[in-house]
Amino acid sequence: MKGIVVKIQGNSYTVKVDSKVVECMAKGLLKFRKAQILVGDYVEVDENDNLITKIYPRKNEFIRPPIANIDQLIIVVASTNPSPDLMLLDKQIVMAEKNNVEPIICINKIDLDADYGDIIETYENIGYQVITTTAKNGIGIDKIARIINNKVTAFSGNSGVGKSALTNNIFNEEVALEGETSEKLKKGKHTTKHVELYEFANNSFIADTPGFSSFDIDGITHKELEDYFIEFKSHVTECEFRSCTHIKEINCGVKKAVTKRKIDKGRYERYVQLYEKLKGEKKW
Ligand SMILES: Nc1nc2c(ncn2[C@@H]2O[C@H](COP(=O)(O)OP(=O)(O)O)[C@@H](O)[C@H]2O)c(=O)[nH]1
Ligand SMILES: [Mg+2]
Ligand SMILES: [Zn+2]
Repeated sequence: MKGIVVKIQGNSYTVKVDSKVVECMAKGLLKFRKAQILVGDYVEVDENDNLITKIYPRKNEFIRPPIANIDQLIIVVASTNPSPDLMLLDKQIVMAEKNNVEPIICINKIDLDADYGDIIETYENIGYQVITTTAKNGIGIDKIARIINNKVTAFSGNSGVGKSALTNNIFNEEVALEGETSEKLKKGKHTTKHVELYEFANNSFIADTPGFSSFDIDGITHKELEDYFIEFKSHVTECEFRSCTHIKEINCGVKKAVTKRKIDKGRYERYVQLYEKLKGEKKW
């Protein structure tokens, strides 16, 4: 039977097979390589002895948060407390783009007195969907509920932005149907230490994930970085050289677009910073 891994604890894998939840172990070789089974993996389960016998090919996989096969990533930032870290946001967007996963930006804690208008403008201009929420009192949760329908979605973002509060809020609206899950969620509220997929409705899963205090982009070369700053695409055609890095070249379409304010200056500066960092790493 084919199922989806919703939780991993030590050697025990919780797999949802149809409408059943099965506690499984991994078989021989798979057990040996247990680090390679991720929450979100589609697996073959031998139901006679509750063994995972096979992992199906993934459509994507993330290291931070560790999860596979997601349809979309909701990157959460707080309007303040903690104050928005746009470099961290851009790094997460880069990883989403690299994995061909749609990043959606959620600005939470809009009840606090902070100005987040620039963030909305910057990212909406690129074409990203930006949602504003107050997890504390449920404002904006309806928007999230709509976009997670029929999809596998993961929350991501640094600690304290409200990922668990958002997850709890989504399930509180469905408390009659998801009572048991909601109880579980509440227990882990302040200490999200593992990734777990919660079923919101049939075929709709949402993952709360642990926050991270630091975040590096992995598996990307400095040369491909520009592909994941998607607003550069329509301007690179104006670069004089095909191999333009958009950094020191004089006749550069991207730099011209920054001057003309068609590309956000902050985004461009973070591109340069990431480019230099990735290039340096390569030499080392
Ligand atoms: N004022 C305010 N506080 C919030 C909001 N959402 C979450 N919090 C608080 O922020 C803290 C961190 O939330 P949590 O969900 O644990 O963040 P996580 O680390 O991203 O999972 C908790 O004390 C929450 O009560 C919000 O919309 N407004
Ligand atoms: Mg949490
Ligand atoms: Zn250029």
